[in-house]
Parts: sequence; C-alpha cells; structure tokens
Amino acid sequence: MMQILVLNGPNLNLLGTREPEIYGATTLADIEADCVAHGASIGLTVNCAQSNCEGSLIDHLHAARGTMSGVIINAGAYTHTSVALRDAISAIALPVVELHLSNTHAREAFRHISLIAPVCVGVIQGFGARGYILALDAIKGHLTRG
Ligand code: CA2
Repeated sequence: MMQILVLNGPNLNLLGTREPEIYGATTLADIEADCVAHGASIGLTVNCAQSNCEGSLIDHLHAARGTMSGVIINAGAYTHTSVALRDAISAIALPVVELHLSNTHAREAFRHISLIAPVCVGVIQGFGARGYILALDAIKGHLTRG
C-alpha cells in the first residue's frame, strides 16, 4: 500500500480542548484515527506525526523522502511565516497537500498569505476535520490518476 504522512504543526495537539468555534471539537487523536481508518479503506497506509517545532517538522519532511508517496500537512501558523518549511517541501520532491481546518481567507489578513502553497500540489481548507479525509482522497487521486 502507498504510505502517506499526515503531519500537523504547532498547537494542533490542543485540538478539541480550546477554541472549538474556530477549530471544532474533534481531538487530534480522533482525526489521526479517522485518517488511518479512511486511508486503509482507500488503499493508503497513513502515518501521523505532530510537532510544535519548526525543525522537527522539517525533519519529518526529510524522513518522508524515500519512505512516503505523499504528505498532507497542516503547518499551522508556520504556513504564514516559514521559508524553511517551504524549502523543505520543495526539496523532498513529493506531492504535498496543504490543509487547514479553518478558511484562512475569512480570518485575519496575516493568515491570507501561505508561503507553502506555491510548492504544494493543492490546498484544502475551511472544512474542519473533514478536510483531512478530503485531503486523503485528493492525494490518492493525484498519485493514481495524476
Ligand atoms: O485552520 C488551520 O488549520 C490553521 O492551520 C490553524 C493554525 C493557524 O495558525 C492557521 O492560521 C490556520 C492554528 C492552530 C491552533 O490550534 C489550536 C487548536 C486548539 C486550540 C487552540 C489552538
């Protein structure tokens, strides 16, 4: 089965505990379990990781090269700030789907810019936890049909 990394960035370990009006009531553990189950149902082995550290996220991306077929990343606030994360996504030469729970364009202006979007194959945002399932379907389609 194709291996997919679902990588979550800073503060997403707090999902389901605070700000449910923005990010929903589902915990990260629930999202990861749903990703593993949905992935298996569509022929993907899903590997999950989360870090609050920019360097660790980059290490996870580097480790994905040669082991994973693709990556789904919610880079959290690093989306809007991290040239290093963007360079890592470019460097690994894997299909990467950018994902956000919220519609960042409906929020503060500083969230309207994504430094990583230009080096990702696509972006899914605004659909809450369901977005991870949509992203798995999207990356499966990208890997199998182009
Ligand atoms: O909408 C998204 O998924 C974001 O990536 C979430 C980030 C935010 O900085 C991005 O602009 C959009 C923030 C994640 C914070 O997660 C929390 C979860 C629960 C409670 C507090 C924060």
